[in-house]
Amino acid sequence: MINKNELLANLGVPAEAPGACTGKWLPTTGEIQTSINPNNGHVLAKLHGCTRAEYDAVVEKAKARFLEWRMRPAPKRGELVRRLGELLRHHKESLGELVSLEMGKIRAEGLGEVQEMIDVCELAVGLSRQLHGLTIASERPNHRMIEQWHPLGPVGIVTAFNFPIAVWAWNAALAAVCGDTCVWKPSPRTPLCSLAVQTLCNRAMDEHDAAGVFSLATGGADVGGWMADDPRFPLVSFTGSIEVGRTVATRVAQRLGRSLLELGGNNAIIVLDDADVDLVVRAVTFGSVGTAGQRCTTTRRLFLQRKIAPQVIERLIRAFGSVSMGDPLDPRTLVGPLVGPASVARYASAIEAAKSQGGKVLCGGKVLDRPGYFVEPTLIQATTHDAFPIAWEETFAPILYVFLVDDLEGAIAAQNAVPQGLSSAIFTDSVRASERFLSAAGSDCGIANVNLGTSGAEIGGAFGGEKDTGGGRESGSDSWKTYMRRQTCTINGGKDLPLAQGVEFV
Ligand code: UN1
Repeated sequence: MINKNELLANLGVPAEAPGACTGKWLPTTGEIQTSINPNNGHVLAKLHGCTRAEYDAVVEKAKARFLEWRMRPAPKRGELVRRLGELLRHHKESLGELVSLEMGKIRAEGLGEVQEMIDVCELAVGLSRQLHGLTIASERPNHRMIEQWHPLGPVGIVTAFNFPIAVWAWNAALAAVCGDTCVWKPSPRTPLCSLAVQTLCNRAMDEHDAAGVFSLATGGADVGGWMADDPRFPLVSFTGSIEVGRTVATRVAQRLGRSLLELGGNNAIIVLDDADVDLVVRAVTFGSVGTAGQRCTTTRRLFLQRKIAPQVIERLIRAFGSVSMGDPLDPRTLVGPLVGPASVARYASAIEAAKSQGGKVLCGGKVLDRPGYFVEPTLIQATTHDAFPIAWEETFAPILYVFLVDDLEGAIAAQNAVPQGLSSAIFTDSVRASERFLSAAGSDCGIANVNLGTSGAEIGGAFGGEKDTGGGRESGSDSWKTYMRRQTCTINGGKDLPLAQGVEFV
């Protein structure tokens, strides 16, 4: 039996750790956050979030550290992140199991989440020697232009329950090598995970004289709101619902700050008649029922070309019906619980809506009568996409809507019709079809895959999406630029003062 106290002890989390930390734990007396084990509904912990004054103390420390940190050579900053990566590697099992215990994803995925953090730390360490700008030809004699990148300032990071720690790492590891400090407001459902990560950060920061680079300010929506309004954060990174993201973006924009949004997904897979059915069935099953449907990248809509549809549907019914559900920490389990009772209610009401809109439940559809928040993976044969509004919404649950389509163009149009634009995929052996899908007239999502599913992206690419998904990009590629400020410099090495555009003046 995996025990919470043992996991926390393995990770070195101090008993009675409070809800704020800058390298030093700070007492918190704000609103209570209750951590609940989704496998059985038992309370794992209760923790006070921050009051406004406690939050301010954390932000002030992050601000003060920034003044020193921004001047540390980037490769030296990389050493802190390398150390954090080593500590994560060392504690992968305990931390992964804690994620599983508190959030409910299966152990393999909990460990995968920690692996994602290790990977992004390694990417960031490499980047710490690669934060390069451009040289630009000047129109003036003996002049040159360069573009350089400077640290931006303290970054506010607000994360969601479904990836309680990895998404923090995508932001924090990059921000740290870029010379920023960061303050993290984790989901109030997963405070224990954040205490564990902060404990590892504290060790790394202690060894590198870097207290205040990674700080924690737990709490609910009020703390997130303070961050959105707080001019001490030139950048606020927010992961969560479209509805809350809209408010965060508006509040940050009001003070002309920058926000990095990773909001909802409503991801589709298109399957053409020439697709490899074995790959399709595995990708769709993982994509729609993995993590109990609680990823932003979860597959929620399936567009099947008519000829291949019957065999794909038949095999999906079998696959959905045979996944083992249960305790996420049991190695035989493939699908764990939803995070809480409200998610179960949303699952049930989406199924009711689907039925009332003409959908037919092909398998699943029921809430399990057992402790914890378990629901059956559900496959619903839908009517036409336009006449099926429930499929235009993201329900964070293992429900997949299946549509029949005549051709690729119709499938692309339906896929793109929804407001969200995160991830997308096509299964086909046709180069022409996949090239069309990847063309400017194809998928409108931030992520577009060929012959693999919508979820499970690697950290090397930029992660994020368009439209209501928010437009942010995190993790790989050149996402680091969001965490820095660009400076265009023109340098005159001559004895004259020629003006740009040939303007003559005194
Ligand atoms: C999320 O659900 O917010 O691509 C992130 C994936 C993961 C990250 C998902 N690497 O599914």
